[in-house]
Amino acid sequence: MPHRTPNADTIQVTGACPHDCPDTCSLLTTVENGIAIKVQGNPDHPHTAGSLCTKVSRYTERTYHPDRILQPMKRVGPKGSGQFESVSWDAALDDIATRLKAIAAQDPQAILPYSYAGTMGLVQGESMAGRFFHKLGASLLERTICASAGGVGLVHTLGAKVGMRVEFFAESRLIIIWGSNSITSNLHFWRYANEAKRAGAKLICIDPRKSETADKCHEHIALLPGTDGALALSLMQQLIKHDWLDHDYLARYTLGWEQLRERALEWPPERAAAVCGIEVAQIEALARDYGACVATHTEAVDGVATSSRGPAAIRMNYGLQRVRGGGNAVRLIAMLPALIGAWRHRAGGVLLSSSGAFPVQRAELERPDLLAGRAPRTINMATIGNDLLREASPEFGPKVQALIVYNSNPVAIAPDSAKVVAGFAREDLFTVVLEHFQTDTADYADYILPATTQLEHWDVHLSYGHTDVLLNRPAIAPLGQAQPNTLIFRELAARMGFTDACFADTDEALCRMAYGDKVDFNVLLDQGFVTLPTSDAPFAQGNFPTPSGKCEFFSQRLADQGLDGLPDHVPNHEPAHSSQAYPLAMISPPARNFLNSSFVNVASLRASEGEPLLEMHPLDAAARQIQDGSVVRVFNARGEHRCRVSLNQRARVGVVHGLGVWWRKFGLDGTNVNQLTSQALTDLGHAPTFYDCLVEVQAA
Ligand SMILES: Nc1nc2c(c(=O)[nH]1)N[C@H]1C(S)=C(S)[C@@H](COP(=O)(O)OP(=O)(O)OC[C@H]3O[C@@H](n4cnc5c(=O)[nH]c(N)nc54)[C@H](O)[C@@H]3O)O[C@H]1N2
Ligand SMILES: Nc1nc2c(c(=O)[nH]1)N[C@H]1C(S)=C(S)[C@@H](COP(=O)(O)OP(=O)(O)OC[C@H]3O[C@@H](n4cnc5c(=O)[nH]c(N)nc54)[C@H](O)[C@@H]3O)O[C@H]1N2
Ligand SMILES: [Mo]
Repeated sequence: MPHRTPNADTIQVTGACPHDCPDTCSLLTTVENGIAIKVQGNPDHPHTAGSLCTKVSRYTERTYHPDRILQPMKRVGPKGSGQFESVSWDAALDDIATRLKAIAAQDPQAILPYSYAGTMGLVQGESMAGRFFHKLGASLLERTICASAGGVGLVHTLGAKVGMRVEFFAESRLIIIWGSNSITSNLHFWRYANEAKRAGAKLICIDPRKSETADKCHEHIALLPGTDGALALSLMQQLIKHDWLDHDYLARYTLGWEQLRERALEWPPERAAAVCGIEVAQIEALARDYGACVATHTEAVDGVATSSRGPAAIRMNYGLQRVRGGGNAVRLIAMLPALIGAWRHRAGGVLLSSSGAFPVQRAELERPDLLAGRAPRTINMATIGNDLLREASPEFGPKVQALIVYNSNPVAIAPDSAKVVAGFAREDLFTVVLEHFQTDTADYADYILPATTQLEHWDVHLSYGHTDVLLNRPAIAPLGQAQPNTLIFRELAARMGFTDACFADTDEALCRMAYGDKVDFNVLLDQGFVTLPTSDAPFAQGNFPTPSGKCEFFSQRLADQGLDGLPDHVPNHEPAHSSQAYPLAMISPPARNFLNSSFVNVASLRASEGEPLLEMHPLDAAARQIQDGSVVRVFNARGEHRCRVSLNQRARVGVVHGLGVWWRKFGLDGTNVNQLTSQALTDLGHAPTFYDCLVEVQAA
């Protein structure tokens, strides 16, 4: 409910943070005379606990930004020049519908939607948009840009994107933070980890970068990028060698232990240490810590097993799966809790994503039935660089002639920018971008359509870091002529002549539809969030949502696809030390004050980040006569990016970090780190390999 406060003109409205982040915070927006004056964390929501990250606490600065696009804009200059003039909604929508009809009359698959999680809202995401593109028969988009390697890995191991409940990390005795800079990208998890730390838990961070989170952990293992699978296998080898195993759990609740055991025994610490670029002693110590948590009470009941040290929990994040072997690495790490029986306790196990716990009625929202038997081709968003440049062919189908982008900024965030830019620059490509701002992508649009922000529209959310459903109510009226994505697709549908009743659903109706009767909408209206009734220790007695009901070390489903049913270490496409020309491995993890490429244009946040930086170890710099703070050329066969270098101990020797994701137009030379990244894909899930990228660096 909008809460009345003593001043009659001031109300507080509950909402949900829409950003692509595991925390999905509950927001409280204070509105005075129709203007949002403050956005705070909702103190009544347990995970948010009244606090927001710096970015979202500046939400009003983003919403009322002088650069907001507030009317439809039509391109007037050459493609990519960023020159536009304002036009009326009717003129823009009529022209867009005419263009799309002409293309669809030939082959609707020449039209491609491109979207991701600019908003994670289920309604402003793929509800009305999904209906529109399904009815049209447009190409389908495979949404792989972030999490599909790890997601597929989890599904083939635990059975779904599920895991520990985040709040129980507070009770863990050992927390391994694996491939995650939680303080940057999962702040509200960090609160629970910190609680455990204060209660005496040991925290270990596994990350090539000495991140802000690594600074606060007791141990840091700075392995080379893309070597996590080798480390996990060696950890298993040590658990086996010392018999730090929960044999009862293995026998009852896992599948393929004998085969996995054999494979793990091929990985003594000496072998893994060489692959990972770390010390043998670090692997042995990690195994001792993890092995000390082996569950000893084999007859334990749901949630109350005890063990020698206490429960061990692993917080993985998607950082570790942006390499060729990302899917296999996630599988291996997700298996570890089963070896020591960590799942017997609610504070033990692993969490990568909780999104699979949400009973979202996707078919009702997105209406794939509107395809009416057609089976359009699928284009992978990770290879948009190549695919926009492909000619028509029997394998590919028609050349892409129209692109409709919403909730995403592909020119900045997709890999191999030179190709992406060349594709977007095609004069014969008709591009429509629904946006808040004139991003790098919007620069290439034929039309930019002004979209509302989370403060201006309805939505309903899931989370991939906790298990609460959140509702977002509009706090203010849309600014200028901005409209929700839903309304824009509704209007386009009408102009295309789509008369199905579903195109008339209101946003509030879509919010109700998202969970149907699975979630009490009145409670959502009343308090803004509802906690799902998931069990505390979901796998204490097996019950994995896999076909076998067990934790699948061996996956028959993968074997049936002609893949290895057992996980293995899969080396990078571009392993460290494998090239003389490009001897440095580059990763490009998130900057703390940005969210992917969102917020880069918010002046106060950009000021905190300064400018695009490359972190480098002083020894690597000395070998190249590079001075701290100087401008460097970072390059490989795909391209070159100039930025300033920061010499510090966050980087290990041989690895550099280009913190992302900057807008190209704010860079020194109009590029960002994705000028260097490749379109090669991961082992599972067809995902991009942003952190599997060799470069060389020179003083500019
Ligand atoms: N402030 C902020 N928060 C964010 C985001 C953001 O851009 N900014 N992005 C959001 C998004 S889209 C997502 S998907 C989530 C999760 O996004 P993630 O990308 O997982 O975010 P982080 O946890 O910050 O970063 C991952 C960590 O993995 C490390 N890493 C890189 N390569 C490897 C490797 O090969 N092995 C291991 N072990 N570690 C590696 C990086 O150094 C980094 O510290 O966070 C979300 N939260
Ligand atoms: N080098 C490198 N590249 C990366 C990554 C990396 O770590 N390194 N991370 C990758 C990851 S994990 C991800 S998830 C992707 C993220 O890539 P994207 O999903 O493209 O995310 P953003 O860059 O934040 O861009 C989202 C855009 O959506 C817009 N938007 C927000 N809300 C709405 C709305 O309601 N309506 C409309 N129409 N628009 C809206 C915002 O203004 C913003 O410009 O980037 C990937 N790219
Ligand atoms: Mo992501």
